[in-house]
Amino acid sequence: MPKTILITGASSGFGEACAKIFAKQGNTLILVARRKQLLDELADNLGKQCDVYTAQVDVSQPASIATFFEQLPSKLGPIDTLINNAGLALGLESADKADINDWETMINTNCLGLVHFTRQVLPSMVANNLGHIVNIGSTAGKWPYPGGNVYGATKAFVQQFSRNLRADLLGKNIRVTNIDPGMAETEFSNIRFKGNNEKAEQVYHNAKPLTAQDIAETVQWVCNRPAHVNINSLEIMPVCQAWGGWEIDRN
Ligand code: NDP
Ligand code: 8X3
Repeated sequence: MPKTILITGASSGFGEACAKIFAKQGNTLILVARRKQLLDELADNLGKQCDVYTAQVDVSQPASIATFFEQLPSKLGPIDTLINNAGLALGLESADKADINDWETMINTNCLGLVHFTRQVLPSMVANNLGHIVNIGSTAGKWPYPGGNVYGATKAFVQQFSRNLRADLLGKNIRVTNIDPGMAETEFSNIRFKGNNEKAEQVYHNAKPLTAQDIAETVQWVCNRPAHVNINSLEIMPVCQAWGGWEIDRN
């Protein structure tokens, strides 16, 4: 049955790929991001398959999220599925050199934005006793790496928030899923390295990373499980990625 699906960060990468895949099923899509023009171009392309509503929202700004929900046309109906995908990494410097403003932006986008969207949709999901929240975490939230400092910590927050939501929602037909992708080629590294394409390309050099389509197919699979099945958490890496061993400084 078609659903109303709200996707944050739908202007590129995973969010855009999710919009395309869910449009094929004839769902009603609500797409948000800061780059409204990209959302509208996407909506033009998907408009033949399904109803699409777009809005410019800065998820790092609670006031922007509140305005969005106030202005959301009621005819779109209750939100059945929230895909909390908007997020970013900024910088790869060690903690003593990292820009504190980058840290704040990551916390405000990846954590604050995600909890505000969740808090906004939950009352109607609880009232309808139906819903699904899919949070996009990261392998960086489970496995440390140099320079991952605050980015990884924001994604660890996403993972534990997802688990705690399940605890709060026990007894309701509301599903919560945390998905932790590893290296995937999207705009992610261009954003992390602030437009330095050379550095961004190095991340994927001679490797075969995940694609946005890989993640969108996973999100779709999770959402299409029977209603009594909750996928709590999924970790996905490309075959070319794995963990290093412990590092020991012997000096
Ligand atoms: P992209 O940079 O391609 O997409 C990020 C999306 O988030 C864009 O649509 C962007 O839209 C949106 N976004 C960022 N900041 C804001 C904001 N303040 N307000 C609204 N929207 C915002 O990267 P990915 O698709 O790769 O990333 C999607 C999610 O997946 C992120 O949470 C990321 O941390 C996570 N992830 C990515 C991995 C990777 O290797 N690519 C691996 C693991 C997790 P706009 O700029 O228009 O606002
Ligand atoms: C993105 C994956 O390893 O670049 O979340 O942090 S990583």
